Amino acid sequence: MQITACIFDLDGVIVDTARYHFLAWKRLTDQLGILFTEEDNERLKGVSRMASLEIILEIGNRRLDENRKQEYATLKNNWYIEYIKKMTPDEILPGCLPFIKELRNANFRIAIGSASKNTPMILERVGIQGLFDAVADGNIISKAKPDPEVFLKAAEMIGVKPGNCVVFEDAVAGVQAALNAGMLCIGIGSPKILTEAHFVVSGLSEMNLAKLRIIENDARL
Ligand code: B16
Ligand code: MG
Repeated sequence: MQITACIFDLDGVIVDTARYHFLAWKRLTDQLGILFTEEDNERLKGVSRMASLEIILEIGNRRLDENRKQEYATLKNNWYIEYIKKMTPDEILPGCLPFIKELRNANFRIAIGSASKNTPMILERVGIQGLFDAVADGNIISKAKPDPEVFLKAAEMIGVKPGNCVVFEDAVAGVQAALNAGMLCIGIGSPKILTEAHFVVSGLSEMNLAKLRIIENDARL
């Protein structure tokens, strides 16, 4: 079985929005009097908005009722939107566009598989909303990574079997979601952190089609 489709996570793979998430969560934690560091922020990568808030409340040893949680999650998201509204095409991470162009020329199907409900706005702001055959995001799924739902949905939308898909992911929960979907997974980041991925690169600038074929063949041995 050959890989014929690529599914890209968004935050941390195509754009670096982690710093905007951090700034927005920091504003909330400052308001709540919770100490929240960039190291803590690492735990939120690939995790849904409400699950992120739960982690923050756990760090601060706080308990809130459901209404309050919704209120704070909305507050954080409004601040986050202020940042992403100002994003420009320069913020697309290095190597992303040339790699996707190469995949397109080779007739690959290409999709997004992201936990973020802000995916449409981010794609529009950086000017790549027309680049993908399908977008599966936090607006159409109900189960967060490591559940495979978002990647299975993306595969279904592009009409490709999971075994013919490769996922590019920067978060541990995202790598697990890809594996749970029965897909090949290439981690973006550190091999020390993304230990379960079939292969890890530091960014898409390290990827090309020839390398993808080698990784694919090695993973099947
Ligand atoms: P939102 P990904 C994820 O996106 C982020 O990594 C994670 O930090 C964030 O909490 C989550 O989206 C939800 O985002 O609040 O915009 O719906 O990495 O799956 O593309
Ligand atoms: Mg990510």
